[in-house]
Amino acid sequence: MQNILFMTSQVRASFKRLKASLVPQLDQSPNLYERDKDIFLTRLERFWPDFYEAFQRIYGNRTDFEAELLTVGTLALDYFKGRALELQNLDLEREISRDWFQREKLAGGIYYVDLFAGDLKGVRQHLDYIRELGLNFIHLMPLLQSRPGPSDGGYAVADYCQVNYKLGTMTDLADLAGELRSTGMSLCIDLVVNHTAKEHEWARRAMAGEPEYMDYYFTYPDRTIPDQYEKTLPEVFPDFKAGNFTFYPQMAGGRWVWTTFNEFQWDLNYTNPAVWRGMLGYMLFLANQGVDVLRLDAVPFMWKRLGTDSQNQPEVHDLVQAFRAIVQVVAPSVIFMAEAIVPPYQLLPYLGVGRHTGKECEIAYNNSLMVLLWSSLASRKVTLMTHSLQGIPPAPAGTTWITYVRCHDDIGWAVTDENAAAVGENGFWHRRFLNEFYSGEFPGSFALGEVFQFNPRTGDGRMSGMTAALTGLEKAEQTGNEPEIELAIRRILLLYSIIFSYGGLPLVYMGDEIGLPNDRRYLHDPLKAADNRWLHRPPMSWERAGQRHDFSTVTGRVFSGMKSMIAARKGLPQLHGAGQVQPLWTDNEHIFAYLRQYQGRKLMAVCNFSEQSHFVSADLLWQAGFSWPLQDVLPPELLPVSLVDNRLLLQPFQAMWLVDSEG
Ligand code: OTU
Repeated sequence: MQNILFMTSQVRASFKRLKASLVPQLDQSPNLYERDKDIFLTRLERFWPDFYEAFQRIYGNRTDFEAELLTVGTLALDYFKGRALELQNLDLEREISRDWFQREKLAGGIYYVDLFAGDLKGVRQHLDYIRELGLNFIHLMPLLQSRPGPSDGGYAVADYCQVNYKLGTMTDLADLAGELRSTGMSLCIDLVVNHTAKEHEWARRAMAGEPEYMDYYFTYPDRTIPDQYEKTLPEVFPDFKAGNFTFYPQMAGGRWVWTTFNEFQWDLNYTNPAVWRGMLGYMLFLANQGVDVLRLDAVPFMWKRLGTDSQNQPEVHDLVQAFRAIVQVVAPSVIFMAEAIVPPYQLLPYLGVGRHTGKECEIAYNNSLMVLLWSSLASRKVTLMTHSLQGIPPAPAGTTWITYVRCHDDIGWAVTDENAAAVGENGFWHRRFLNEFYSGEFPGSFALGEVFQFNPRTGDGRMSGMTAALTGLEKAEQTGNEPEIELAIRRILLLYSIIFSYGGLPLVYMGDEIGLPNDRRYLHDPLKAADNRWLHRPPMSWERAGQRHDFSTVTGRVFSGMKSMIAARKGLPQLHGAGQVQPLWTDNEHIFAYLRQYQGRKLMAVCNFSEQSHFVSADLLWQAGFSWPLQDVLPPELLPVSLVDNRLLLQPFQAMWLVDSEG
């Protein structure tokens, strides 16, 4: 073990103290082999500086800091001892194959357990369906025990060590993870790190006035401090409640509790190391059930600072770095997905930049790409998208994006005024146009979405609706308009072709593969009616899915289109997540192009965002070093490409994945 040679004296001293206290515990562990002890200590030595430095910046001034370090080390050892052999083998495999989540062979899907298959056992029964599409990674929406009553779709967790009883048991979850593992699939679940339900044990004890637990949350006897914070805090869900604090008269003589989201979601106080340690325990517990990816929900909100919006504070990155260091010691096959829907310059740090390089989350949502796809589809112009994407730095080495078209949340129109102005648009009016277009108000719009959380004060609104509703498929199917249906299917496949090839791990949103429309039944459920995000959380229609092999049906056309693109992606090493992506200007404002490169192989994607056929100059290929002849490897074409006067002809909403004989 040589890492110790490179530690600063302070870190080395703390590591030595920790080791001295852990070695006897290791020696007394009957089910650990000598080799296991070496592995644990080698990893601990490797990651201790990452942990120590981050942890010290947050908690270093506390008198109990040294004791905290020992407690964390012991906690890590306890979970290491409890790690199943199969998972230890996977740890080893992924320590060797660090790029496992960047591979072009990976493609994923997002599912609500209950809506997709009733419960976890049902999910196991439907894995064939997921595999048929070619997916080998599944993100299951919140499935831990949530509070009774409204739970924000499960994002108000009352017990992190239990599965929601309606969905099954922790054993069911471990069994599902095991089955996925044995077939080369991976499992991602949500870990809500920013808040707990007010029914969580910590919150119940805080509510009962126990000082130890009151320190797990931010509570105030009057409005003095909340009012100071409110001056600079935005409201995430202005329709659900005003402000970021909720008054609980029954709590210790009446207290205001910090509740960024809903009144029943209490923000955790990470200035208290017991909170950090408690959350770490949940992470390691879930890792030992066989979960591969933890989606850190609402991670930007984890640290509060007066005079700011209390998002993306530097301390958040220390908290995450400290989490990751310990997870790497216990369960290095597990990675973090950052759920940070924030502008690119604030998002990149979640993948680790500066002193955090290589020390934070491995994957993060490419929210900008998602928003710009929808923006281009509405305007039929790719100028704003090309300009904006060119301004996004590449994902740091060893990390990659999650690319997606839709997810369970609303679409917030994250188009900056600066980027809009740079291409001659007005940001405010463009965002307003997008709301009008996708809610169907704009003349000629094909969309059937609904505005979410319109804020009259700022004029800001977000969008709800399924892909099928936002691309015009739902409307066209209602009227049985075949040409419109055809265009809408092409729009869906166009957007998905981009997320399958732009770079990163693509996630298909449940139901998109069969063009499921909006679901208005939520309006009859009092627990859901106020939240129109349920519009795009429909139960799976197995009836509709049953038509997927009939190519004369809409379902069959969407499903087979998506399936063949996923299969094509897996055969293209150019699409490995460690490769580069370069959005390029073309000579046609309707045609988006990007170059993908990895290990000397190239692929050029060209995408027509209009319902008319368009030409684009092939010069962009020659300038990027492509040579004749070219082939389009995006199904269903798979054809040699012909040029007309050095121009490529693209049909309405057609995309091409072009390679030359070298690719
Ligand atoms: C997340 O989203 C979840 O995805 C939502 O479904 C939850 O309601 C929410 O957290 C609370 O748990 O504001 O509009 O930058 O954008 O955390 C969705 C991150 C949200 C936030 C994000 C949040």
